[in-house]
Amino acid sequence: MPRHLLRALVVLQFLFALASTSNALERPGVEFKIFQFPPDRIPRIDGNVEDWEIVPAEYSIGINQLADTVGGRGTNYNRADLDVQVKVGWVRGINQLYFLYEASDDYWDFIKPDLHNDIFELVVDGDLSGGPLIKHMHPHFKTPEDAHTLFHGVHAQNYHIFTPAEGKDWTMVWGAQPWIKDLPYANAAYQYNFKHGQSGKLILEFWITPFDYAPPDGPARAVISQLRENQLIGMSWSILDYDDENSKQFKGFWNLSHKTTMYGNASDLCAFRLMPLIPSLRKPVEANWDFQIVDASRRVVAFQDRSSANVTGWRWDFGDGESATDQHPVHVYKSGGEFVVTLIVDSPAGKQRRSKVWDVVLK
Ligand SMILES: [Ca+2]
Ligand SMILES: [Ca+2]
Ligand SMILES: [Ca+2]
Repeated sequence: MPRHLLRALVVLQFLFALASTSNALERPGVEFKIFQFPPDRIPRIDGNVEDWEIVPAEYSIGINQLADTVGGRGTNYNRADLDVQVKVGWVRGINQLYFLYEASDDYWDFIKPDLHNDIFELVVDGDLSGGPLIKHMHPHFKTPEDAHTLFHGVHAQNYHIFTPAEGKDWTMVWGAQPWIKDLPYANAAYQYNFKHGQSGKLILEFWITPFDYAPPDGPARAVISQLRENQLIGMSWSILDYDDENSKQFKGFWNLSHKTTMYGNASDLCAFRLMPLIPSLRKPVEANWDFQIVDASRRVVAFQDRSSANVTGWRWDFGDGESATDQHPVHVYKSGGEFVVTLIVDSPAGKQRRSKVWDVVLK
């Protein structure tokens, strides 16, 4: 290969590497996957794992991905001391993140009413805002108390989830917005049969709602993060393994980001991608569409095709006797009315129809 071509290729590879990694986050080049559940397979929060059997193994994140950055053991994990596996899911159209946390511990420590408890700590940044999220790391406030209600957990959230939680709330939301841990913003269920101080396996199933803006005064002014297919979000977790109720400190701080400050800085989180449906769960073809009334007085309506992939042809019936074969037509209605609009799509798998009755209504 001529040298100038080779050089161009190297530059291209470099640019591609830049484009495909998320430089702002920890573990650049590493991307974790969030499994998309179809709407008829949304996990039921009951502590049973069957809903998650459709999730391929490549979505599972084990202890081999974690590093103990406080206890000093690095990536030298010992499955007899602690073993964990996490799966994350989402459903297109619902701004919630679902989790299955399965953990084995040689000593489940959960008798105390305070923070001394085995903990699954989760940090979520739904819009990749990045930067500090806890009051202690605020760049301008000298006294953390000032930053509590204005800042702490407002643009990214930190959950200290108690594993298990007996005689206490399932999680501490570290910030000024404890209302986000209850329905309709979160829900959790456990399954385990050990007592405090014993070993055993715990299953925790839960979902949370990520917020771009989660203020202290409740949901009225809150902004929920919009989850979109193929989008990246920032996320990390750490397991605070307490193995002795008389010890002041946890024994391990096993975290996914490999940087301890992931607990308070959203730029230290990892990249997670909201994946499309896996092929085996996709319908061969599904017709769907959307519309927007561009100008109500002139009765101009823009239609958008939202059909699944592999469509080769479109036929629109606008419900007024007119039709079109564009993918995204704009139609001007001559008179008002309540219209039945139909889209028929062609694909190698056959034809599919989607009508909407009286969604398009014009004066
Ligand atoms: Ca379940
Ligand atoms: Ca342990
Ligand atoms: Ca423990």
